[in-house]
Amino acid sequence: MAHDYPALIDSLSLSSQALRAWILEACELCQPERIRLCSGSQEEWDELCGQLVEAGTFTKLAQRPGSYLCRSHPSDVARVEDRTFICSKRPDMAGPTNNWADPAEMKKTLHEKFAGCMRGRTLYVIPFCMGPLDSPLAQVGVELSDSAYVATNMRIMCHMGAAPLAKLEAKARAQPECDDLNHFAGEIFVPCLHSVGAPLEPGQEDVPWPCNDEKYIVHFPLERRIMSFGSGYGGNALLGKKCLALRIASCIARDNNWMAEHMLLLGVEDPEGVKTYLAAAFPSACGKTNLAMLVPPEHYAKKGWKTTIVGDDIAWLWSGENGELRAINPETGYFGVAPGTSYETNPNAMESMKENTIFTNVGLTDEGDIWWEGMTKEPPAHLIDWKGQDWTPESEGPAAHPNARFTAPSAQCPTIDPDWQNPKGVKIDAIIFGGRRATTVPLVFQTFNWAHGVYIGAIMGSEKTAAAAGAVGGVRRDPMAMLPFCGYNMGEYFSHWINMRRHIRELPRLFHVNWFRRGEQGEFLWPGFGENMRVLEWIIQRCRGGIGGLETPFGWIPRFEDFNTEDLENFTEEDFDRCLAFSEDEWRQEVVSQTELFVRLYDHLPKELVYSKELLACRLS
Ligand code: SAT
Ligand code: MN
Repeated sequence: MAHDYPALIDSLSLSSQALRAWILEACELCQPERIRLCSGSQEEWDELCGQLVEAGTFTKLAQRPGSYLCRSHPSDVARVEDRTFICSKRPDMAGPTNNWADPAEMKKTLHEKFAGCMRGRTLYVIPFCMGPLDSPLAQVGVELSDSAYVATNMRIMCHMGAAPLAKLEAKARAQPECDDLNHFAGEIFVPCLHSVGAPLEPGQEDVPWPCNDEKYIVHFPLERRIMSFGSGYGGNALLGKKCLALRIASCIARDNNWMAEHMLLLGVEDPEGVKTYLAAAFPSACGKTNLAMLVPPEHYAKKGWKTTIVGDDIAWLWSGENGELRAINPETGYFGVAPGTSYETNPNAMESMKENTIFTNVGLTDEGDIWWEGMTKEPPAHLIDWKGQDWTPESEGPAAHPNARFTAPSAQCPTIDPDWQNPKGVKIDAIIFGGRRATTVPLVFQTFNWAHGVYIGAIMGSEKTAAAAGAVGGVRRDPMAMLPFCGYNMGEYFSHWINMRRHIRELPRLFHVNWFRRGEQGEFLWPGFGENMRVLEWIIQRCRGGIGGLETPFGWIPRFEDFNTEDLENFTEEDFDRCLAFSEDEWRQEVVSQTELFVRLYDHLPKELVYSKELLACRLS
């Protein structure tokens, strides 16, 4: 059946010619059955969730108001890095750590893939804004998607619907539209086209989670466009998150002297009421959400220490009016890993997901609630697992997929910071890099200066396997936790970090932490979780210039007498020494093993990093 797309689009009453032209082009290519403009209202959310229940995609959760369980296709459960492409003009612009593809050729390929891909489906027009609507850094996008799951998740994860659309239309009005409407579209918003890649032919019955075996997650940094095909899951499909707020934003940020980073934002208030904000980058599976939602130990709470969360995943940072570093969280929700999250490990996360939450690929209990590994000590005797099968503790696989997620509104976190939506952001005093290292790297150290700190951020990573006593395991480097999320050459990204020093007058201090150091028996040397507050206190004292430290070849470490161990049971000065110990031999191996990354990025590596590595080698010899 031929559709009168111009008439359908007219009925949406969009004032921007460019937006209409782009939607028309997408419709003619993808051939959707219906078009729906998302308003972001509660009624719309209820209606879409109802439709998803009917389709068998969602199950309403009896125990949590406004919440749903969703099961994805078992093959569509995580980001697909090998199918993620950066289509810059030349391969070296994407760099050796990204998959590059020629933009013209990729467009041709995608054109074929998208042709007719939305047949029988609804195309949702999802206007959205990453960042508080009136923030100077806010970025408006429009996602065209044939997935209602995407529309419902987007409403939690960012400003979505009428308000971002109004912002877009105001921007379009302020600029004279040019003849090339399609080109103009990219100037006023980030066009994001998404399809699950599963057209529905007449008479064909739909499945709960349509997707395609062939997936493409494609970024065009020059035009600031995103096209995603074949997956309905997380970062592959919610295009505002990793695709826009990190990969595309990293390019926009480089060109405009700000930074798009894979960082949590955390506020710490001392008993005097003085607040310090910290930004922190960790590789995956290092407890970023836990740190962002940290609960101070009793001893701290009693004295009046408080923590607040601004964000748990992404930070945009820029130089404020007085040359200080400011940050916003571009998101409005958490897309957190469920397994391992419990009232013990992260009570604030548990509180955040009591209502209005979408749970993807977790277990469903007989009482109509959710469950995953690590949520309670005792697993339920019976439940339905993430694949929809009966499950008991004796079953072979896990109840929840290891990458099962909760999508919860940020505002529901009990420790949400009062300034989390302040368009001016919060002032950042410290940036913390972290890794998962069984050996070599002490609990905490402060870097000597900005360039040295950038070098330490560049070499952060996790040990591939728990190292045997005495031996250093191979390290998977994940510079600034940005390896999968930088939209351009990683070497150039380091240069951008170095250059930012010239734009920030009040430089934050740069630190490195490692909660995962192990002893001879493989035991963790540091208790972690809430006790990490003690490390944060030392960091804050250092930022305020209140205390000294011990100089080592790689940075400043705390002295026992400056480090708060009050009420930390069974933790002696020897334990402290073991957490902070370092071996020059291990560090020499460390420096040698960094060479792999440096050689790989050599062409674009800033000299500051090369020299920082050399200086460290000198200090070790
Ligand atoms: O799926 S997401 O990219 O949003 C989450 C993650 O993998 O880090
Ligand atoms: Mn992340």
